[in-house]
Amino acid sequence: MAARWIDPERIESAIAALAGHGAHGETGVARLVYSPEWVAAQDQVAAWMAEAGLRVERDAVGNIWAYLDGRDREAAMVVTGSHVDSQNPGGRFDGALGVIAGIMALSELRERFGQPERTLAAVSLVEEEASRFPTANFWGSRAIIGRIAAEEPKRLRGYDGVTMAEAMRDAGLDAARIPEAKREDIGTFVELHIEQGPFLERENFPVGVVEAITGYRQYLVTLEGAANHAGTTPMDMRRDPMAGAAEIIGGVVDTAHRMGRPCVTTVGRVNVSPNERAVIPRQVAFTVDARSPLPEQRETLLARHEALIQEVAERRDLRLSLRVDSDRGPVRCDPETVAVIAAAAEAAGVPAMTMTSGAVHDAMQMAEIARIAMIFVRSRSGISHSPDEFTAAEDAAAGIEVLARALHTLAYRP
Ligand code: HGY
Ligand code: MN
Ligand code: MN
Repeated sequence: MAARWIDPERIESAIAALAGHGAHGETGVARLVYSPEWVAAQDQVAAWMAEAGLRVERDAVGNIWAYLDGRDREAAMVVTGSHVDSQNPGGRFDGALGVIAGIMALSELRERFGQPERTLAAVSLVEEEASRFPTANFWGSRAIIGRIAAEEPKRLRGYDGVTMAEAMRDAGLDAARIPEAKREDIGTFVELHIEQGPFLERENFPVGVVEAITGYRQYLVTLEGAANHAGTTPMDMRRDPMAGAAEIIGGVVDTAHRMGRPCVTTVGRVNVSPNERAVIPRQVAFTVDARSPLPEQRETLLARHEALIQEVAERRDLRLSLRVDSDRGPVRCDPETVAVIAAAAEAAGVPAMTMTSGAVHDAMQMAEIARIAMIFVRSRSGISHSPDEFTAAEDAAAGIEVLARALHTLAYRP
């Protein structure tokens, strides 16, 4: 096999350098949007972009753009990139690999082929994970498509008590200017990302070509009952939100399990108040994250979850607040761009399988304004959203070469 376009060792050292900003333990990263670590990571990214000979620009929300200007300035751009924030804590590769991949692919294309016909851009998006602000999801890509509501920056409050507007100010940005980040010049968006699941490893492929991205809905369920003494209150005289939460949590997880693949439901965050051994809690709040790439299955799953939540709250005489924090139907990738990626994999001699993404991605937002597609790279043991996340540099190099070859097809042909 011919050598890869990108040296795996370079990828490894870039991943390690970026992971130094917000390092969490040996292999984890906690890099929350607009934090000092995040600012340092974006500065590092901007420096790499400039070193690669690209024209660098920061937009009003904090996304960083690197351009390889095309001959035809009227033509819509071909863009690649991903997000630079992480889960709290997450791993080194989620988002970061796609940002590094974009810069390396454009740098390689510039050296091999010079100026493209259409402008190519690599973007480092500010935020995807909602790990600092519960409903911020896709902050950077939403700004690009013009889907951040005017009042959101002041309304959104992070787990640390800081509003989005304040966090942006801390990072040197003015939330009032977010509308300036909106763009209408993107024709195609290709995101490279780690798979974050077990399928490529199980099927023995280094790379995946994504055909569709799952749909999801995220709820915050708040159940309120009556706080009381754990020893003196008979079981039949309680309004116990913990008992209700337990029933709902068990129920929604079981529903997804019984409905079978590909639907999934997760309860990942629970807040109990008060949180005491000898007190029946007054309030229990928890998240429900439910997903399926099949539109009908997603609707059935959500309807069952909502019916169960209502029924349990009513039967147990609990006050219910059911808030939808994020909601998006499944998104299909653009078939022509998918075919370009599949052909690029073949040309690179990279075995690739077509697949569906169970994770949500910035590409879903970009689908509102552009043709989208995604390239996945194998994850070790399918682990992600964890410091144990790992992708071999050789697999990353294969994925980045596929990306670069696909971008070449999309941006250099007249
Ligand atoms: O939750 C997701 O799928 C994304 O990785 N944040
Ligand atoms: Mn991601
Ligand atoms: Mn993620």
